[in-house]
Amino acid sequence: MSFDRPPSADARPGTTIPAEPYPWPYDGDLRPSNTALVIIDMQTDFCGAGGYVDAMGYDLSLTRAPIAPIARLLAAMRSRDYLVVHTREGHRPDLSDLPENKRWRSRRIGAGIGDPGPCGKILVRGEPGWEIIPELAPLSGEVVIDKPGKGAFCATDLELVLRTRGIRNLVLTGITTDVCVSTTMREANDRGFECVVLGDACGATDPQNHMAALRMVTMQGGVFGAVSDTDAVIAAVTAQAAA
Ligand code: C5J
Repeated sequence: MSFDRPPSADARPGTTIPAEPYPWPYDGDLRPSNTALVIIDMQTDFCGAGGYVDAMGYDLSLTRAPIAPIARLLAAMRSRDYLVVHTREGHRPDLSDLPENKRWRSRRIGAGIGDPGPCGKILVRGEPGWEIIPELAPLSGEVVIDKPGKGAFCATDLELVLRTRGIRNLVLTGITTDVCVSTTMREANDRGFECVVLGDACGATDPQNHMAALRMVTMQGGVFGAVSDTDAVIAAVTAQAAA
């Protein structure tokens, strides 16, 4: 199964996007007032030199791959007044919200959360490594969710922000596909949000995990939502604006 280019199936341009296993959103109701772009954890710690992922020895090109697709999508959705939500994984400087299970396991592989590194304390709020990379920096007024966990709904006000704005469709992007993107998509699905994850706008530290995380979404008729790509969403929001 390839997620490079999903089949067009019976998608209706301007209202639904080609996706697997069904055109998304299922009812064609895609509007700036009900749809948000969610960009997960595009921080130096996950895709920059000297950050957390680099310290663990993973190939940074894998987590940097989605930067350009997200930048294009961000420009397209920002300019059409879609809600943009950025998330940052990180802990309070006193580490009072860092559970011991996260700490001891990260220390096993030499990248202890809260420990000093080339980009400051790993995954700690306010440190250089915790910042969102400049290419995808939030604009003033955009929603930024600081999350202490992998899922963006855990111990945050994300659900309240989305409900207050009338959002029910989420376009999910960011890193990593198999950890924070996947966890957030599952949390959102259980809360009743219609989700699509964009394969080329996500990345993981292991390509097979990336593909597996996408494939899992499509099981059981779309158990967590649907999978599509950046070009499909840009085409839809462009057509929607022209309609
Ligand atoms: C991880 C994330 N992998 N953003 N965080 O620890 O996926």
